[in-house]
Amino acid sequence: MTENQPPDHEEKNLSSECKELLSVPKERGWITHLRQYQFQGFWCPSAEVFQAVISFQKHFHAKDSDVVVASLPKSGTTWLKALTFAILNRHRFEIQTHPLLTSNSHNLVLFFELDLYTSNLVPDFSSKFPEPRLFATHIPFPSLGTIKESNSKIIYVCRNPFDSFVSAWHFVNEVRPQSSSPLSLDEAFDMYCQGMSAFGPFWDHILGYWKESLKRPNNVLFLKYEDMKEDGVVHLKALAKFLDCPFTEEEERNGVIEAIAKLCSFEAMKKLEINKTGTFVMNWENKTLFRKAEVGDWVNYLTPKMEERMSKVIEEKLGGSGLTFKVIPELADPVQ
Ligand code: PPS
Repeated sequence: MTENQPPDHEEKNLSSECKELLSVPKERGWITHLRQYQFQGFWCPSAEVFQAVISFQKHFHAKDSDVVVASLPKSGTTWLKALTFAILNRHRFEIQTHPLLTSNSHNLVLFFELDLYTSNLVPDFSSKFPEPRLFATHIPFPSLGTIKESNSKIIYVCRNPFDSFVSAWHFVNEVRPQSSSPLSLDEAFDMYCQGMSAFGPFWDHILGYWKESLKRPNNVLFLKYEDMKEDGVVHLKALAKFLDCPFTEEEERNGVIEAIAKLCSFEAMKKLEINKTGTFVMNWENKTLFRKAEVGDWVNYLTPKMEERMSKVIEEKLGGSGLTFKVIPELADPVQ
């Protein structure tokens, strides 16, 4: 067996319902021995996730008060989970003893398809989930089941595909078992541009949430990673307002917004002991979630030819949507 083939057990533990559906197209995945499965137009990164998505769609009943953090992998999920958790729970916790100081945000805000429906096919929501319930997902909008028909609030974070790709490529090579050879930049890039990346094609994922945010702005907030990096406070205010819990003047005066921004900043989170030693989904190390967090780091990896190819894909697939991306950092005012 080559490392590209799945081990026999990969599909063995699936439910019979899921096995019936396994005739869907499969392709080599990004993480060795795991295949990706094309389902409802998107790529599920493994058989286990494929089963979890089916179970989520069948069993999850959205409540109008639910809040869902949505994203493509490597777009700022860890950050947005932390910010949303901190905003919604700001009256429960003091900054000095905040749960985000001792837990990674992935362990406070669980994914439907990577946590809740993976470990327990029909999770019990009666306990542990005070309202508003806060969840996360990488599932594309059209496949969100009952959430689509509810009045739930979705916050989507989008990152420019150049940086998102480079971040994903680094991550995959960090978590690949040592026994397997690294995934080359060329191979990963080719798969990405063909749309074969986790929960991709990336353009369909972004467009799905973008269009819904235009149609139902009270229910879907579309944020951009690069804008959030530029002005965290403005986006924190927008986020709190969207969640129907705007910061009061007194909170503003007392520096609550700045305190949350600092608590959730890359620099602060990366330094925490829990993020040096702990693990999150799939038992991956928390430290793999904190690399550089820069806008424009892709220029250190992609050749001009790659840049041209990716730009073409973006133009072809997202041109005319009104969406634009900042792919390099905002330049400081030129010196006079
Ligand atoms: S995951 O696995 O999908 O949840 O990963 P995700 O969090 O979406 O993306 C990881 C990248 O986000 C950077 N990161 C942050 N940026 C800003 N603020 C905070 N707090 C933060 N935490 C993580 C992280 O460094 C990854 O980007 P790269 O470019 O690889 O550094």
